[in-house]
Amino acid sequence: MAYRRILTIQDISCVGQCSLTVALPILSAAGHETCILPSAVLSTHTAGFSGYTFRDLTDDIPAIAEHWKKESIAFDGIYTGYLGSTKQIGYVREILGSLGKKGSVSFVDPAMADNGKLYPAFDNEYVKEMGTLVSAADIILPNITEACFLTGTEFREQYDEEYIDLLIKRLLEAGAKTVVLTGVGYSADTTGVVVADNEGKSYYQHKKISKNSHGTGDVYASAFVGAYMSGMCTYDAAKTAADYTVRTIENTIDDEDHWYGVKFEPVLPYYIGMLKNNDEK
Ligand code: PXL
Repeated sequence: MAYRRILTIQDISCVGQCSLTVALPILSAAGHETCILPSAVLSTHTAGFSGYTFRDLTDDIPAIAEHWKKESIAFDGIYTGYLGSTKQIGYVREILGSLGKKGSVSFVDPAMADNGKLYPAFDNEYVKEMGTLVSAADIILPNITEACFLTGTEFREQYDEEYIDLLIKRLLEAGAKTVVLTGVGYSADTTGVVVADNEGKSYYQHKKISKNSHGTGDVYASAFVGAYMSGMCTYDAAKTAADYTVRTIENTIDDEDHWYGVKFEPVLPYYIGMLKNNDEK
């Protein structure tokens, strides 16, 4: 299997199974060297806990990036998630443009909104700046809410294929190269992912588990990046990440105390198995 060096830039939520505490183990399980740049340190994530601490690491980023440049450190893939501030997005954009090896791939999960709403830390300025990162990336992984914010489109609970096509068209017009749009379902018991670029689109539909789970966007994006960097095509990586994410939710659904994240660790062997099967093809 391909062994790649990936940099992931997102927060450390010390407790909560999201961001770096999800990305690092999943990318490692996919067999990649995983380097991290923490965007902020929080005691927990912000979805359901109250009174969390938040230390923004924006001002540390330029010196870290400078040091890497001096050491000639560069990456095969750069994958960004939840960031610490609007100002930080500019630094991250600079990193995307300067720390990739020749032929490297950049992945941006806008990680700023869900269920029609922005996360508590973010505002319209953040959304605007995130738009510049989205157009700098090779592959973006928004959910429908994030796609709406990025394109100034009204969020709808009920939608049809025409609405999804409009979101994708607007994302591509805004400069996105490849879009992996998550959480797209056209019936009550299914959901899925649309993979689209200027050449066309495809859709992978799978079962929907009727539980609103935290952190699954991060599990999905990390599993996608791990699979893609292992050599899978975009559609296969999107499908693999979806199948794995479904398993992580199934593995958590019966545990009512585990409301804050998904138990993704015990099903990592299933993910690794899918990567191995693809490798042996
Ligand atoms: O899972 C996305 C995420 C990441 N990091 C922090 C969050 C959230 C979602 O709420 O609060 C700190």
